[in-house]
Amino acid sequence: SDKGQGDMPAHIWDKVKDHPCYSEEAHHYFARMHVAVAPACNIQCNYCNRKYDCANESRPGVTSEKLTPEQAARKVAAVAAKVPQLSVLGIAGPGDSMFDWKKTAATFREVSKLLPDLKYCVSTNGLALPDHLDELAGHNIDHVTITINMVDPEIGALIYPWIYFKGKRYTGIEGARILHERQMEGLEGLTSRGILTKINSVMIPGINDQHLIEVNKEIKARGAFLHNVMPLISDAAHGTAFGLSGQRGPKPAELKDLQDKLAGGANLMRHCRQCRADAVGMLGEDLSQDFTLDKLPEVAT
Ligand code: CLF
Ligand code: SF4
Repeated sequence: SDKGQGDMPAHIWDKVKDHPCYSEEAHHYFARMHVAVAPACNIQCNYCNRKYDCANESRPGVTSEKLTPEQAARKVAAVAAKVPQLSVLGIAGPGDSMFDWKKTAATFREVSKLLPDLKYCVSTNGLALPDHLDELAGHNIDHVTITINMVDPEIGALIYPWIYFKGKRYTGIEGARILHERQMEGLEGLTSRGILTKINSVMIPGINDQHLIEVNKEIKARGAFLHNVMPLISDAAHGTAFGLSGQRGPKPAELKDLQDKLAGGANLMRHCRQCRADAVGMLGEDLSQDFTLDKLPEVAT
């Protein structure tokens, strides 16, 4: 029988039980790592500061080392040897994991030669996602995160000054509408393939904070497994993190208030640590500086 945990069917429980982001419980026992193999991006978010890692999933920090797929595989092998809790390899930037899909796919291929049992996870803004749905399923990727900050292109135009799509740049509401349509198409395609999805939303006070209630409804209707509302980290110390000058992040009480309003909708993730694109270790822990390229042993491949 399909017996899982609580009201979760076994085939779903199987996919979440050792993923530190998809299961709150698992994050006490399992570690994730990211490899920064995706430097380029196909959209511009007003909150992005590409000097740092993708604000899809990151806080301002030190620029991560850009790796080739082969270097990434060596790094993963080195981490796996020292961090027995490692269960998931994620590609989460510093740009978009699907813009240069060939490189992301090559990374998974290289890593699986060394570590056939590792799980893979990708995070994307969703623009390129509909083009790669079948390949994701083929690479045995059970977990995909899409950053969705709006379902209304008028709000989107305040967040995204432009997107680059099929060789052309689109701005304003037109660009935001294409992004929105691609995100919804991608989410539906993942759901229909049984791939678990997490939606990250960056909460931007005065721009999309109340609108995220609508976002939560729309993603739930399309089968999203988790909704992770992340506070905008305003980056005053590092200059222009947000294209709209003076934009602040939400106060903790504002974030909590919004999360309370979302209760009963798509399940909320509340233990996100807004990892860097090269994070290594348990959530909230970062061993990345122990595994920089110069410190990696040679691996026979
Ligand atoms: Fe990485 Fe993201 Fe996969 Fe997790 S992180 S690609 S789903 S393996 Fe996790 Fe980090 Fe939050 Fe991301 S705590 S920022 S949700
Ligand atoms: Fe920056 Fe990520 Fe937005 Fe691309 S998707 S512009 S890397 S925050």
